[in-house]
Amino acid sequence: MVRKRMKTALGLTTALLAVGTIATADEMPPETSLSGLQNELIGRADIYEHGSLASYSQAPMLDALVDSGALPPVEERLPVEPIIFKTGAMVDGVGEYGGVFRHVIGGRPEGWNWMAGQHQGWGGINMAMQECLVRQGPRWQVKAEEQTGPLPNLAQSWSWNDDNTELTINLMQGVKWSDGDAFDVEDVRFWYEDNVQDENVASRMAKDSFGGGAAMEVIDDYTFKFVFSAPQAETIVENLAYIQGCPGPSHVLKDQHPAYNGDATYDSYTQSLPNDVVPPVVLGAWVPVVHRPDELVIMRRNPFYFKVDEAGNQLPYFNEMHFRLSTWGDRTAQAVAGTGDFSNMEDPGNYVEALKQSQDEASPVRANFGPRVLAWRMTLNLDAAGAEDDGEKALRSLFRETDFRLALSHALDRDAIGQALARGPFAYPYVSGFASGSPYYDASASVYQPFDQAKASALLDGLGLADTDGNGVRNLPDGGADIVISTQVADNANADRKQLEAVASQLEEVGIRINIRTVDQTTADTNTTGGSYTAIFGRENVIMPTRETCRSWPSGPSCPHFNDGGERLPFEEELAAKVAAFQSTSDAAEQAQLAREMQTLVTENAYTIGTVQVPAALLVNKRVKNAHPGTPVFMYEWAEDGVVRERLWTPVADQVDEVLPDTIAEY
Ligand code: BQZ
Repeated sequence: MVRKRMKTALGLTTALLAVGTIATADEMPPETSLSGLQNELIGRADIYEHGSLASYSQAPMLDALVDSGALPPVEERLPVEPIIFKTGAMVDGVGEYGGVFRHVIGGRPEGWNWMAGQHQGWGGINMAMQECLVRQGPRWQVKAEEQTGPLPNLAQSWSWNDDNTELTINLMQGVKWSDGDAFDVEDVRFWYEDNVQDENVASRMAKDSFGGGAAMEVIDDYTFKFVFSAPQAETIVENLAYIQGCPGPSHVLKDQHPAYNGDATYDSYTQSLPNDVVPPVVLGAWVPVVHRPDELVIMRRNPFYFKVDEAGNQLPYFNEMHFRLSTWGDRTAQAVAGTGDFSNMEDPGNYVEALKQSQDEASPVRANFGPRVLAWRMTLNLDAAGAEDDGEKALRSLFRETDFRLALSHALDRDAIGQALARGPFAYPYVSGFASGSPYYDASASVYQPFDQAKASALLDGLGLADTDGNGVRNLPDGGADIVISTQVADNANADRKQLEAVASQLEEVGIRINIRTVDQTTADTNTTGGSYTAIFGRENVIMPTRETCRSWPSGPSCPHFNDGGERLPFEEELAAKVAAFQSTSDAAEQAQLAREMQTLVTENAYTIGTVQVPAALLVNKRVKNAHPGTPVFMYEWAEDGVVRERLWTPVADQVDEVLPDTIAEY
């Protein structure tokens, strides 16, 4: 059957080629937004500011611990100038202490050493433990004229020298880790010099990707500067937000690092904070104190957390946070059922049902759709030189042919994929680069490859990829092996798997075979950011070019991950220059133009092979207060950061009982 269809396609193709076709850049089809988010935008300082108050108070559960001397008084646990959350931006005002915030996630804690690239299960658990130099999530609410860069966090302020080659950063003074140890410049130095700039550590910021490889100079315990070889701008500071700019506890980790311990290896360093040893030392609002594998993580408030409300109440309000270790689909199911408090609706397969249920007045949650920020793509490994064997090298060399990637893109019927994913108006085609919900997306700068099997076959014919052994699968040139692309997909993401099956079926029709390899999410994550693979299919949030930059852009010598150290393709050099220029300007118009040029380059070259993109909706239980209804699932960061969980609260009468009342992580 396939053979007949393909011969027909081949025949038709030859005819077309004889006539000659004028290449015109196809435009994206028209898009209908489903976003219903209304949010009044406010100033940066209306959200929070660093400062000191006349007095502070703490969660009542800590009083006995302070009275017994087990904990220092709150004034000694807070920094000189805590972060003060403004009441005006808290839709339900100053909160009440106590109770449990219940997450359900599909990931599993890999380990607590986030500096070595380990994740803690995603779904908000990473961000509950880690605090970063600057913060992006709450920026969704900042009005355009104040979108001047990231919000301060551990980095309280920063300034540039005259020619923007030096960035001096002033850290908050007096912040303490959850074990009482002081947070200071040594934690930042260790993060940057011994993790980011040590290529043996799989840090979330790739070596030499921060401003082309800035040098860090310590000035005093709370001041340091980055020195760049070329002028930079405010935009570069966004790279110091989650997930890239989050220092770990140097007083715990240095002894495990090969640079300070001759008996340590980089592998033993990465594994030095195993997920079965609690509590890890953190700066975040909650500390993991129980980890029952495949079942539950329980976190308790961090008594040293460095943030307060305007009444001087130390945050967070919730004493306890749960992460039920389930599936991503169950996260939405439990949010809709009311047994979970939070979900990013991201599996379009359950959108209609979840929407129907959440429209009911009695529903424990309300679904508000935002813009399309969830996009799926097939990423081909372009690092031919890095291939382990000749067969892989030949495949990756083929991936480096733009016509091959364009052929795959034209072979996709994205409308059919979208409807297979979820019947209805949700899905919209995605090729590469920014999702349409990104502030940097411009449809007119995107080149589309519409579904066109004839064109796909013509491109493949043009590369000499004939089916020389007549088995329905094209062969590599000169009678080479069948073209079979082993493609990894995570085993716990329905939407990923369902789409890859559709992609495999559609590519088979033009003689390209996909061999689906299902792997667990951690393996998929590890391989995406630095492992060995031929191709990977998964969801990618390409919204901000300064967030997880190396996953999509040539922002450093080993970026993007899918051309990790491989020779750059001709358009990649041009793209890399534009990415660097984007990172080194603060001029919004210039950024927008560079983003358009980046978008054109990645779509006309099918840098990645996108399928569809969908909107997402945030579900937060109605009993949880201060969850702003306009919070997007993703804008500058995921909603777990954007909803600002440290200022969420539930009235005492509605609180869920704590499992470990009156306890904190021992330290
Ligand atoms: C949101 C997010 C918070 C990672 C992860 C997961 C990893 C990727 C991505 C999302 C999960 C949830 O996304 O799906 O809704 O809660 O955690 O971190 O997909 O596999 O590597 O980039 O953020």
